[in-house]
Amino acid sequence: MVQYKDGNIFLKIVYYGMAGSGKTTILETLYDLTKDGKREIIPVSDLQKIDRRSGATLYFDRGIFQSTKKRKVYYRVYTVAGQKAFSSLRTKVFNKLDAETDAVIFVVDSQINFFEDNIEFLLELKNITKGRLIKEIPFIVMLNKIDLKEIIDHEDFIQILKQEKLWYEPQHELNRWNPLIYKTCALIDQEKDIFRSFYEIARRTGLYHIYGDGKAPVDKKISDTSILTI
Ligand SMILES: Nc1nc2c(ncn2[C@@H]2O[C@H](COP(=O)(O)OP(=O)(O)O)[C@@H](O)[C@H]2O)c(=O)[nH]1
Ligand SMILES: [Mg+2]
Repeated sequence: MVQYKDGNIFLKIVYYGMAGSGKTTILETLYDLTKDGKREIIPVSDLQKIDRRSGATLYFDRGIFQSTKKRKVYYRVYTVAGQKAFSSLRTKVFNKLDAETDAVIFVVDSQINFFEDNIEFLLELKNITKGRLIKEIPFIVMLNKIDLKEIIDHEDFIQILKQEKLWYEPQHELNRWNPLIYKTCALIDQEKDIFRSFYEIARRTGLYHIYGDGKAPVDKKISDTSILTI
């Protein structure tokens, strides 16, 4: 839930997805891409990472970013631990830490072998969000690891979203809020669309807040702007 504190605005954005899909790497790359202050957000502190020795996220990672255009706007960005056994921890990260989550980026491990595991996590996310994805919680998808071979096709993932009722047909008023699907690579030396996808979720979060009072705005006239810049 958008929070106001000492004249500042705090938004919470969560990267959600199966273990090993690349969430922690994405957050690290976002940090590296923005730390020079030349983009629309800048990290305000080091990333907080709670890892196991294996490198897997034990609990969550968190980074705090600030809009460089509107200094009062802060983004609290979380990743969840993706191990199947940690479902209740994910619910806690999602609903409790700092605030309720304002927006979700679903991170898919695009390797075909993991197709079913990704779907399992999508179902879990649907369960946690209780019908609020898209309608109240802006939602986009990253098909990550597109640098690898044998990967899920963009169209196949759209079919999954349709099947799970996370996709609106063109005549529906929520159609414009269908999740954009980014094909990404999180590895810093081959990075693709890591900032762009973050920017889009931040933009949508701002629009839902400003024009929709916490819901997907359906007024056709809203300007194509972002809380990052207004
Ligand atoms: N080839 C490739 N490997 C990636 C990519 N993103 C992450 N990885 C690797 O996948 C593994 C798991 O990544 P991690 O960020 O820990 O996943 P998490 O469990 O979702 O946080 C690590 O070895 C990463 O280097 C990517 O876009 N391409
Ligand atoms: Mg992780």
